[in-house]
Amino acid sequence: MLTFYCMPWSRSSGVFWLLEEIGSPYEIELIDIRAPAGVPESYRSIQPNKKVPAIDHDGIVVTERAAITIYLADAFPESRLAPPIGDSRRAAYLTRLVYCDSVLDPVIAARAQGWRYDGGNSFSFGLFEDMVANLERVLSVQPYAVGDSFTAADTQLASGIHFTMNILKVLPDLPVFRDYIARAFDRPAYRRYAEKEAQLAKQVTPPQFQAPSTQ
Ligand SMILES: N[C@@H](CCC(=O)N[C@@H](CS)C(=O)NCC(=O)O)C(=O)O
Repeated sequence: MLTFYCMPWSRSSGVFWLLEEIGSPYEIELIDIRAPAGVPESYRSIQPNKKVPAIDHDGIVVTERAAITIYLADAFPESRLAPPIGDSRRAAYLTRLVYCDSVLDPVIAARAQGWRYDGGNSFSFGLFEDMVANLERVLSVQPYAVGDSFTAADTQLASGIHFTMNILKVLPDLPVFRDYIARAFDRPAYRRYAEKEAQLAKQVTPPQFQAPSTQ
């Protein structure tokens, strides 16, 4: 049994999309992180920081988007969303996937908050300009995060680029990013996920940002 703890239009969205790509049955447990009363303390036993996403797979709890994405793609190898261990593409796959949380997300948060920092040793995520240049370089030479094939890394990278560029409007709106999102989103599983998420969003507290229509 697979339980997915999530909140529509949040950092759980990429994992939601991934679950639709995998296509194995899962149950949804809505965690209304925007509820005025806050996230129930009981949820801390699943996610220590009371954040979404999290999954429980046959009693195994996994938290943190990158870890969940790696775990799920490996747990369902028949979905062919991850280069297996020993495949030379695995290095780029892990690098791009983890980059979303370790660099893209904090760099965008710092920029959105107007923080001034030098990007040196005290800041593991480096500078905004370096992050943008890196993603632009990667996506200029290949259609997906890892070469020519869609992988689970794209569920994190395309979700992250979409949210930070189109919703937060912090990442620059570059043609290379727009083309990449259009390519990555043009999939039946993406459309299924977007429709399900839009329906679920009606049951919880709406976001402060302008919610996507169906993206
Ligand atoms: N490091 C976590 C962060 C997830 C995260 O920040 N989730 C946000 C949703 S966008 C959340 O649950 N916030 C609820 C809160 O802070 O109360 C991950 O990557 O899985």
